[in-house]
Amino acid sequence: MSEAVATTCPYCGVGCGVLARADAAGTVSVEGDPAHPSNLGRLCVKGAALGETTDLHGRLLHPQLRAADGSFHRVGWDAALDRVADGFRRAVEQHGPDAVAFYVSGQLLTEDYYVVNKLAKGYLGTANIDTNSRLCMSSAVAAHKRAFGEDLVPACYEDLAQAELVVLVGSNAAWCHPVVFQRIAQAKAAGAKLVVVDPRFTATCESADLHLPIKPGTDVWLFNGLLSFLFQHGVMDAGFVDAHTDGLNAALAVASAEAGDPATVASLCGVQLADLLAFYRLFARHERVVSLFSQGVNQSTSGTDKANSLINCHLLSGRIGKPGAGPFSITGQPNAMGGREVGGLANMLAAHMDLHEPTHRQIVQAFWASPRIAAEPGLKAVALFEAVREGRIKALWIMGTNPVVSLPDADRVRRALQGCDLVVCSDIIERTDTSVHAHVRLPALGWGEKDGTVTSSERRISRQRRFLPAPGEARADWRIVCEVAKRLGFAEAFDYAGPHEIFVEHARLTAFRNHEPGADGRPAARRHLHLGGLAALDAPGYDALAPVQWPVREDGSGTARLFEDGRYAHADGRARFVATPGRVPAHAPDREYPLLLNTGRIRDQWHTMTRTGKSPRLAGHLSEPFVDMHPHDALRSGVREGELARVVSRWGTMVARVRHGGGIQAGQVFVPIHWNDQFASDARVGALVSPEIDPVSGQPEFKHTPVQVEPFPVRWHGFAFGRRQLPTAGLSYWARIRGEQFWRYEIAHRERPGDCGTWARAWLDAAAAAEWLEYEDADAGIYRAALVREDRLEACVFLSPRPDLPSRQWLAQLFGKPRLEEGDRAGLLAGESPDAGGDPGPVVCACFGVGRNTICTSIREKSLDTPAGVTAALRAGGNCGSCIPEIRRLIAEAHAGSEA
Ligand SMILES: Nc1nc2c(c(=O)[nH]1)N[C@H]1C(S)=C(S)[C@@H](COP(=O)(O)OP(=O)(O)OC[C@H]3O[C@@H](n4cnc5c(=O)[nH]c(N)nc54)[C@H](O)[C@@H]3O)O[C@H]1N2
Ligand SMILES: Nc1nc2c(c(=O)[nH]1)N[C@H]1C(S)=C(S)[C@@H](COP(=O)(O)OP(=O)(O)OC[C@H]3O[C@@H](n4cnc5c(=O)[nH]c(N)nc54)[C@H](O)[C@@H]3O)O[C@H]1N2
Ligand code: SF4
Ligand SMILES: [Mo]
Repeated sequence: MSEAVATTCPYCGVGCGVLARADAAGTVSVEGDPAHPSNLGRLCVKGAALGETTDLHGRLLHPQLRAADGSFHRVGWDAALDRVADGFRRAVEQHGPDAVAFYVSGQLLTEDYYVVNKLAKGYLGTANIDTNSRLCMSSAVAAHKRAFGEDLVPACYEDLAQAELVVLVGSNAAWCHPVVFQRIAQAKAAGAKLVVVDPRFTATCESADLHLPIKPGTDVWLFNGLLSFLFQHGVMDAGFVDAHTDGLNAALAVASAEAGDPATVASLCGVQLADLLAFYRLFARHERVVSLFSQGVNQSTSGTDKANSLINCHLLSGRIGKPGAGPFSITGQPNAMGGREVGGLANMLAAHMDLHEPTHRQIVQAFWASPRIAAEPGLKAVALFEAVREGRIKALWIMGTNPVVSLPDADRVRRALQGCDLVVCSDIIERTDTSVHAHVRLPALGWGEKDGTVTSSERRISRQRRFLPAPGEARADWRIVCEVAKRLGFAEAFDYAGPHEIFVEHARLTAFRNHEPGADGRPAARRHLHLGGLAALDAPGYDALAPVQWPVREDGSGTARLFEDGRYAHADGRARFVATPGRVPAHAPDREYPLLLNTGRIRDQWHTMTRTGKSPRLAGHLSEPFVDMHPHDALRSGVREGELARVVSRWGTMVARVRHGGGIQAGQVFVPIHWNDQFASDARVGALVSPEIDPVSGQPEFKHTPVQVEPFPVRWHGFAFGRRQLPTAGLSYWARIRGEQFWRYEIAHRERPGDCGTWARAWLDAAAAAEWLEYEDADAGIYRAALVREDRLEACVFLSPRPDLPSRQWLAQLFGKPRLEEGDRAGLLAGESPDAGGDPGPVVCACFGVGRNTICTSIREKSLDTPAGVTAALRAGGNCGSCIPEIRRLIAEAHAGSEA
């Protein structure tokens, strides 16, 4: 094993430090970095499984061009880069700079992001560069700018430890920001209260003192009501409001007109009055309140207003800029914050400057000494793809994001790409739902292979460091961009020796003419984002850079909390209350589409699964696309738990398995965002999502689409395991799941094969030499077969007219056995362990691979009544802690069962 390299996790915005090692064979092991202030050694299960995702299976290792017949062939870098540069040059020459566009990602490193933004805005002269952060953080960005004058996150993680009350709004932190959630759990153990505002009862709610299951989309009323309540009850920091804010009266007038009375608010939000008042009183009573918000706030047609209505309450009570207090927008992606620093959004310039500010444009252009600077804000994500579809954009370069899965109205996005003259895709994976439509595929270096920086939710800049060799011909994203820039004639401005030089240029720009008075003498160019203390870093200093929170002072020290001096970034130094009238979401359910579709994340997958989909450990928890719904709605829709259903909206359709128990209220359904054409037959939920956007931020309303659920009729269900991948063509339904030494397929089909044996042998590619075990009950319609080669299980398939198939967990274990024993053979066709208790059940604790049956048995037999007891007995829950809410529920269920 090599020396451990200290780097940063490439998943969520918590920004955990990771110590990573690779051995000579490329096997990677990781552990949490105890010295990193974001996580102090902890990792969640996704971080802990990083070593299972760095293999080269499915990687894009060479540039590729698409031929007329849709096939891809390998080309050299020069040919690929020339094709990109020629295409972009031609489009600009013939149609002007706004005929080209970039769609980039909060998963790029700051250095990658900086150069592509510089190329678009300063050299090509277009602001048509937007990013998946538009889908993620843009409402928070817009709210920060309205309230504070700049996109600034006031609080830090340490504030969670010091808070007396933590309010989570539209955040399933137990699953999505697990290591931050552990801090909240610690604060709770020390006496803090936790309130969760979410229409669903999520894993996060398991730990809450109070859950407010508000009607989707009604957050603005909830916080307008809180503002009125605080004002009416004298919970106002008048000194702070007078000295440091502006606009209270207008905000209060709107709030009290529509939400001045808690009973009205309770009915608008669909919650019990007593619960609402309990929340308002908790907020009123505690000085140290952190309100952490995420996609339940941002991804809404009133996302910006939701965030401002919440910030208003912190401003009124003066609970901001103090230890343990503040509104806290938690970032989704590892570098959502870094992308915002370098101005990756279509309406921003670099270093927190604004495109619409002439002084800012002049500062940035002067610093870059660039030939031009984009004069108008560019197209935001949804509009950008619409412009592609309409043919206004002729050349599009997509980097580090998978829009055919993740944008709303995703089938329309796919059609847009199909009609575009030139689509360039930089990715680490060869085949994604997006890259199949590219004309040029460019292989990027991935996590562990590349070097640079990311910024976490609390403004902490951390290094991602390389510990693996570059595979194939893959290159760093920044380098690819610079190569194209050179071919476009901008060699001098894009001549960087490495990420260090780019980072220093970015740091210098943050300090350049900062705090300078504008034309009217007011500090028009004052920005809080200031990395002056990092502007003189040399290469070794950059390599050794310790995690630091911006603003970074000249002596290199960082800043944990903003606004402690009460000075905001508006020209007059004051924060703004924003009047936020409540607004209903764009589309309401109706007779045709009676249910409301909410979409989001599950614990163990990351976005479109290109990386987490490789990990057997992460596949165990929830392994198929599903639609979570209330039993009454299932009944009404004619579907049953465990069966397949089609979910239909005005925009598109998908197929998923019906599930209960996800804490969903009647009238709503929840579908995870992760599955796509690479992992399932028809499970891109983006195809269904309405493309409606927030009018201020342009962020789509991902959590509020009317849908209908209907049966997906099939004649048989089945599953199969294979040591090799199996073909899926012709199956009505399939989902592919990565296992320890196999691929698993869940399948279903409209027609039963005439002769199951012939069909199964062909599908599993059973060679004559192998041993073929078979069982058929033709009357019951049950068929099972297994292929054994040299005493090792090679593949097996189970078919039934019903989805009541045997346990996959026990069968999966057989793939780990070098030789099948007699008992295994007997059990194989029964699909059951011959000895009772041999089936661990579905995975609950992914870190230690502990299944539900094992946990339930232990709870029963050892009379365990706390998660800590389960951890002591089985280790389950003892590592990342993400499964503790589930263990708690199993304990509660066991006890409820024994009382009954
Ligand atoms: N495991 C995992 N973790 C991740 C990711 C991942 O893919 N997988 N992705 C990362 C990224 S990029 C992001 S942006 C974050 C997202 O992190 P979160 O925002 O926590 O995750 P989501 O599941 O998108 O949505 C959060 C919650 O909003 C609720 N919600 C829906 N509508 C409303 C509403 O009207 N009001 C309120 N108050 N709540 C509502 C949903 O029910 C859901 O539980 O997660 C990050 N972490
Ligand atoms: N319905 C619905 N849709 C949503 C959301 C929702 O809640 N509901 N959430 C939205 C949000 S918040 C987000 S953040 C988006 C995320 O959606 P996407 O950004 O589309 O999802 P990812 O799978 O993270 O895509 C990242 C891509 O970059 C590739 N990649 C990984 N590392 C590198 C690298 O170093 N360089 C390059 N060039 N490529 C790399 C990966 O293989 C992958 O193809 O989804 C959005 N879409
Ligand atoms: S909480 Fe998990 S996914 Fe997020 S940065 Fe930490 S280890 Fe990575
Ligand atoms: Mo996100």
